[in-house]
Parts: sequence; structure tokens; C-alpha cells
Amino acid sequence: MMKALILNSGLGHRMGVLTSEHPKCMTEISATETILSRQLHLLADAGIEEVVMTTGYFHEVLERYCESLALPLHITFVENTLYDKTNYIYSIWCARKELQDCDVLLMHGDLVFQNTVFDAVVEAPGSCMTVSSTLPLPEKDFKAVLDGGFVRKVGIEFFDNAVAAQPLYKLTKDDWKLWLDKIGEFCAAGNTGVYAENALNQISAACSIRPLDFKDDLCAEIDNPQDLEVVYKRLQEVENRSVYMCFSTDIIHSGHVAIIRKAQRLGRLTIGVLSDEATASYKRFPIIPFQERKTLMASLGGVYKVVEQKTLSYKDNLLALKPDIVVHGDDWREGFQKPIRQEVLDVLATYGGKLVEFPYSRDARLAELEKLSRAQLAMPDLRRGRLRKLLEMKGLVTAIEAHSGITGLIAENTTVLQDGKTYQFDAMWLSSLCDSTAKGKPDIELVDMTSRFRTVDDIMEVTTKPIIFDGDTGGLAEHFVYTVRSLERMGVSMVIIEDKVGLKKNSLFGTDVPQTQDSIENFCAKISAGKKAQKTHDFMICARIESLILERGLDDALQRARAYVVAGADAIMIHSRKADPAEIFAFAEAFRAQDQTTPLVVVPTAFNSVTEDEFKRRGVNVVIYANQLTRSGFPAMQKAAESILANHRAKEADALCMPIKDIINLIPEE
Ligand code: SPV
Ligand code: MG
Repeated sequence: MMKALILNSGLGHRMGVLTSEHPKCMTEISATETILSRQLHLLADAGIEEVVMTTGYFHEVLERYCESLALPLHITFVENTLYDKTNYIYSIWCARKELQDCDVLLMHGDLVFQNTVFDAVVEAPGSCMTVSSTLPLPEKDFKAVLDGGFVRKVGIEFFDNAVAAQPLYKLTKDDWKLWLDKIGEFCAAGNTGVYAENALNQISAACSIRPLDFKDDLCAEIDNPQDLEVVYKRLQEVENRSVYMCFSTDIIHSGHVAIIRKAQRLGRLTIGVLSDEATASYKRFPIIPFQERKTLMASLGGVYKVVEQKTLSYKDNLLALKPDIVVHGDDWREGFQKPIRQEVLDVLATYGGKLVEFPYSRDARLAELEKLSRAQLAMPDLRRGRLRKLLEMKGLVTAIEAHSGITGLIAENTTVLQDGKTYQFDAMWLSSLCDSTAKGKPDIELVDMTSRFRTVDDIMEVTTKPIIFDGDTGGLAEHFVYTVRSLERMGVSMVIIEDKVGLKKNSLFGTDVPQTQDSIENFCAKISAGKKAQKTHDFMICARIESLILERGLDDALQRARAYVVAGADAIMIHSRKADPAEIFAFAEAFRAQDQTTPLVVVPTAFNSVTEDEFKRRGVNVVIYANQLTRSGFPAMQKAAESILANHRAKEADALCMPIKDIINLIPEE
């Protein structure tokens, strides 16, 4: 148990008229606080409920004032009736009964300290006294003599091996008992006109009081109106400092609350809330959308302002807000956030800002909560609608093919950090080509729907990202409606069906093989039947136009696009097998001229020189990397197999293989 002991018996005669009607501790030091109210607020905030206050001069005024503050504190007042004839050594002795068997936080009633200094004293592991290694030694005030890392003497007369010191101490029960007993001896001998520290100096060798260095922070006594003016200004400076933190979380846990509380102690706290887009790209899709996360943060007590942080990089917000201090957990010193941290340091250095890092405290329940959030994101109802949300949020969505649990995990987890931004794929493409290839079968709708759904299920089991399903031709309209319902029920976000009939061949063969395009009427009927069959608003049916593949020309493609949208298609995919993107660009331009809203999908396997940015500029909304994992994975396997055959052992193949440890890391265990 810790009690605070505040010494308020003294006269404070050097304050002039300021103390003509009340004791010095009631002197105002800001628009809202007196020296005493500030001390008491800090104690209450730190949860120190027991306060012993020695009084004397204007003791009734003081007691009434303390009551009027109505703080959650239990204050025991001990009056030193000889306040004008004795020093505070005697006041302490008067209060001895209230100060048995407890740790003591001792402070003079005219001491003003900033909250971070107070926190450091309260949190110190053992006994300590506040000192400053950087302030000049005061001529007439307390100095502490240090030896071997401990405070050995305190007084105004010591100058050798001494540092400036302030009468703010934390004393463990044992150290305090030694001091208090010695104070008793002094008082019994009538030695009541000296500092209590004179008694301390006699027993300090038996104590372990460490110096707590507040350096240039504010911790000062107010003895006269000049001191008051200085402290008033310093306090204003300290309290008006702006502090910035950024959060992406949608789960606020005790670790967050603790660091927010610490940040608030440093000044006026502005919280940046990471945008949905930036959050989705670096961690996972937020379960709670940006506006709600913003409201949540704003509702926390003591938060001055909440702003959006659009990117993982702090740069724009730091340059706009110019906070004096940025606060972060120390966990970002390593790992992928390291460059973000460096950028923060660089930007702060341009205007003299400071980075304050607190030890990162991971709430033990967080991993569990995070797992629950991910599980939730993977659930069909939450997953299905996310493609529409991403389209709205980002304008351009990327998808990569996945054809198994492991390729699903690669699509889910691969992250690249570039220029302060993180990049991940937004969605997964369940390619018929790759699903068939993985099974060693041609891409001719030979792998049946039951098997294709099995692949979807394998991927869904281990991922959370939305899925775009390659529905080939969709089969007969009568069959397609069942496919739509099944996919929708499973939580797939979009099915793409292509306007071909008969034995479907892969589009990349083009006209090298016989392929028949469906009639507009037939295909529209299939789309309409599918749209009628679906049960939710979330699910999307995308109509894929094969006119360019089959060399039917731009006009045919555009005519079809118009008709398919009227039939209910939620998106249009235009395909081409030419390396030159000209026909894709021509379609995009003409399509956007006739339709500004329907999402446009492309699969740039052949025209792979075009960047996502350029596609976006040209009105494309979904870019599907349709087969790159398959095409890169299988040759690597072939090489390893050849190496083993050629060397008649596996040693040489090892260089081509991922270490087993990495495989284990790739696959999370429940
Ligand atoms: C697939 O990935 O199966 C596709 C795209 O349908 S393409 O192979 O280009 O036809
Ligand atoms: Mg396909």
C-alpha cells in the first residue's frame, strides 16, 4: 500500500500578496489548476487514494478547498500547530501514526512537476528521489550527493558530486521506517528547526534511494512570484504539446488503452485512424469500418482530435499536423514497419519533433481475438460481400489465381512493402485452367463442379479473402442456376461466365481451335436466370466477352457488353490474347463512353506489360493474374525432379527447395 504525504504546513512568506489569504499550495499555476489541485489530480489518476497532508498556516481554508475538489481521495489532515516555529521535520513527526507500514510518496506542497516525471517516480521499482543531471546546481536549494548509483546526502550545503534535487521522493516501507524513526529521534531531542533531510543523511547509507533523473523536464518548487511565472509558462508549453498516434485496430484492448493513457500524459493527443484501404492492405480487412473506428477513438476520454491516416506512411499527416511528439510501441523497430519508423524519424527531424516509444504490451487475449476476427472474415456472409466493398473502396481490385489450400495461403499472405505502402492481393481467382492443370486435366470443363467446389472449400478453409470463381461457360442455364446458388451459399463473391457454347477450350488458344461463341439472346437468358436464382445482393455475376479472342471485332464486343448489362450482369470481363493491349484499351474506352459504372474486368496474361495504374486510368476495375502461380510453380517442381534423377540423390535439389521450416511457417496451425 502506498500513501502520499504532502507537506503544506509552511508559511510561504516569499510569495507576497499571493499567499495573503491561503497557503502557498493554493496558488494558481494554470487557468484551471492550483499547485495542490494538480498534485491531487495526478495522485487520483494514478490510483493512489490515501493522502496524508500536514497543515498549519490557513489550515481551515486548505481543508475546505480540498473537499471542494471532490476527488476520489481519502485525505487525512494533520495540523502542525507549531507551524511558525518548526520546520517540516516536525510536521512529519506529527503525522507519524498515519504513516506506519506503508510505502510513501513524499512531496513538498509547493512542488510542480509534469505528469511524466510523476509517473516515473510512481513506477520506479524501489525508493527514489527526483534529481536533474542537466540543470545547474542551485545556490540555495536542495542538492543530492550521489555515490555508487544511490543518493547519499541531501541538503543545500553540498556541492561536490552533487546534482540538483527536488523534494519528490518515493520511499519503500523499509527505507521510510528508517527515516521516520530518525526523524523521531531528532524531534525528541528538540531538533525541530532543521530539514527532515538532516535526519535522512544519518541513515541514508542503510537505504537504497536511487536518483531519478528528470533532466530538463518540469519539476520545480515555487518559492516566489518569479518562480511562478516560469512554471506557468513551462506548464503551458508542456500541456499544449501536440502528440500523435496512429491506430489501425478494430479491437481495442488493454495494451492500446495503456499506451493511449501514456501518450495523453505527454500532451494533447491526436489519434490517426488508418483508412480501410490501408488497413486491408497491411493487415486484414477491418471488421469495423473506418467511420465506426473513428467514432470509437473519438469517444475515448482525453482524445483531443481524431483524423484519418490514409496510408501506412505517417508522412502526410505529420507534415500537415506537425506534432511535437509521435508515440508508438517499440515493436516497430524490427520487421516490416521498420522503414515506416525510419520515415517518421526523418520527417520529425525536419522540424524538431520527437519520437517516444513505449514497450509494446501484447494483450494475451489479442491473438485469440485476432483469430476470431479472421474466422469471422472467412465466414460466407462476411466474405461474399467484401468484393463489392473493395471495389467501392479502391476502384481497382487485384486478384491472383489459387487452386489449392497452399496457393490460397500465398494469395492471402504475400505482402510487399514499397515506398511506405504495403501491397497485397485483394482477392483470389479460382481459374478453371489452373484447377484443371493441378489435376492433370485439360481446361475443357472436364473437371466437374463437385470437384471445383471441393477446391473452393479447400481454399476457403485457410483464407479470408474474397473469391472470384471461373465458371467457364456456366453450362446450361438450367444448370447454371444451381451453380450460382451453391457458390453464393459457399461465400464466393463473383462468378465469371464466358459467352461460349459446346466444347469449351481455353481462350488462350483463340481461333487455333474450334470454339463457338454463344448468341447474345442465349447468353443473356443465362445471365438473367442466374441473377434471378441468387438470394443475396452481394453476389455478382460477371459476363465475359470472347469477341476479341474469336476475332469478331470491337463492335460485337461492345454490343454484347450493352446487352449483358441489361440482362443483369454485375460486371463485364473483356478478354484478349494479344500482347499488344491496343484492343483492350479500345474496348475500355468505348465501354466507358457507354457505361460509366459497371465494373470492368481484365486478365492480362498476354498483354502483361500494362501496369495496374494504367488499367485504373483507363477505367478497369478488376485485374486478374490468372495463372502465374501455376506457371511458376510447376517448372520449379520439374527442375527439382530432373535434378534428383540426374544426380541420383536429393542433395543438389536442396538449393531449389524451400526449407522445411519455411513451409511450417507458411502454414498456420490452429
Ligand atoms: C482461366 O484462368 O481459367 C481463364 C483465363 O479462364 S484464360 O486462361 O486466359 O482463359
Ligand atoms: Mg478458365
